[in-house]
Order: sequence, then C-alpha cells, then structure tokens
Amino acid sequence: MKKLGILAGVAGLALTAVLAASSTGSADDNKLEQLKAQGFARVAIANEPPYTAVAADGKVSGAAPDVAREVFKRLGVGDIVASISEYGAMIPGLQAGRFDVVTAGLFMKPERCAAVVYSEPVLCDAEAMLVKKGNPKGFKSYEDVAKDTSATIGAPGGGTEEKLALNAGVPRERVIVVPDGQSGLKMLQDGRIDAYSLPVLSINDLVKKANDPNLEVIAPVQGAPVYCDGAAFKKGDEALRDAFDVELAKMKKSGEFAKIIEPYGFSAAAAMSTTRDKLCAAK
Ligand code: 6CS
Repeated sequence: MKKLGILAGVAGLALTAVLAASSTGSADDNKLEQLKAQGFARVAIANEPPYTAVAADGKVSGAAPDVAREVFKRLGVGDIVASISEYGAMIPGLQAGRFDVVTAGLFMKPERCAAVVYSEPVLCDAEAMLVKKGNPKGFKSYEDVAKDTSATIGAPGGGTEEKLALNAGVPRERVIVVPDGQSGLKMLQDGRIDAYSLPVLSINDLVKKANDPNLEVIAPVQGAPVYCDGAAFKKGDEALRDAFDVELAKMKKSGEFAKIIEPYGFSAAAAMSTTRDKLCAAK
C-alpha cells in the first residue's frame, strides 16, 4: 500500500504541475508578465561605445540599450537594469538566468544562433584594426597578422574579432584577450600589442576620444564580414522575443528606430536590409 501511496503522491505532484502550467500558459508566455511585474528587464552590456556605454553616474546608454529600453517600454516593462559582462560570458550568463536579454552588439553567428534566440537585426558594422600611425606592419587582414610571426593582436575575450584572428591562423599565444577599449588602446600605445581589433564604430569612438596623432585605423578589415547584432534571449523565451520583434518592426517602420541608432553612427537601412534567418545561416 505504501508503494502505491508514493506512486499516487508522485502522480498527484505531476498532475498539479501540468494543471499549473496549462492554467497560466507555459513559462515562456509568462516571461513578459514577469518582467512587467518586476518593472525592469535585466540586460547584459559590454560598455563599448557606441554600442553600449555606462556613464560615471551609472547611466546606461548606447544604441543597443537605447533600442531595448524603448521596445520594453512599449511592452509595458518600465526600464532596463544593465550588468557589464565580457562578450564570452554573455550567453552563459543568459542561459544561467543572470540576465533576461543581451543587448550589447552581440553579433549573430551560426554558433550563437544555435545557443540563444535572437530578435531581428538591430546594429550592423564591419570590423576594424587600430594600429600605430603608418601601419608599420602593413596589416590589411587577420591573415596578415597570422603571417607575421612576431605580431600580436588584441581582441575581446569570447568576441568575434578574437575568433576571426584565430580562424585566420593567428596562434592562440599571439591573440591577446583585452577586457575593454581603454585597455586595448593603452596596450597598443605602449607597444604591447601590434593591433587592436573591434568593430569599426567602436574603434572610431576610441580614436576620437584618444586625441593621439600616432594612431591609424584599418577599416574595414579585408576578408571579414559585416555583422549585425540582435537582442539575444534565452531559449524558451521565444514568446518574449516575438513580442520584442513586433515592437521593433513598428519602430523600424515609423522611423523611430533610425532616430535612436543613427545619431550613434549606425545605419537603420543596413539592419532593415537583412534578417535574422539570413545572418544566422551565413557561413
Ligand atoms: O559580437 C561580438 O563578439 C563583438 N561585438 C561588439 C559590439 N564588439 C566586440 C565583440 O567582439
């Protein structure tokens, strides 16, 4: 009888769980309701202007968070609360539930598209390299860095530029992980790296603020694709992603989207000329 009692108990628990889920929809459908009740969405950013930026007073700006803040506001979620993360830690953090969404210029690539659920495209950009004035090593591509056995290149940990350099044949020990833009700039100025790679708009922002005549920007890096990011949601939050996409599409159509991103230097037309499906399928 005892065994039967236990079985009945387990069956009862399972039934309760099923009824609870069916009565209030799947967890997926409830995520937006949870965020509305919470009053904010927890977003992962990198603090890499103009994609993402945190001022001394903690104010979060940048094209990606600004778009996300407006979309969430239209969805009834009052604000966003940002945490700074290394690019390589964003997807694990999202999957672990530390963030509700990544809005950081996390470029869509097949391996990332397999790990998260992206919105439609938001910010598109080519890749650049920051080098000393005169480009003393004649870099035009990541392959050029690979061929020069004494050359080192700095890039964000887990970032696209790190991957591009490694895939171009730069040995691991010559690809230097750099935590942020200011560190990369300093390492280049001090001669500790021969090039520092980020997307074009990020490198241009660094150079504009550096006020250093001994710098040169190689852009675009030959052979590197133009990438686009999207807001990245955890698998299972497809309903939230779809709701985000509905508002994003309205903002693209109304011109509101361009008004937010173009002052940062991004092209609304570039984001509207492609789709998540195309970007996630790109080789
Ligand atoms: O998605 C990435 O990996 C890259 N995105 C940006 C905006 N900066 C660097 C990073 O590697």
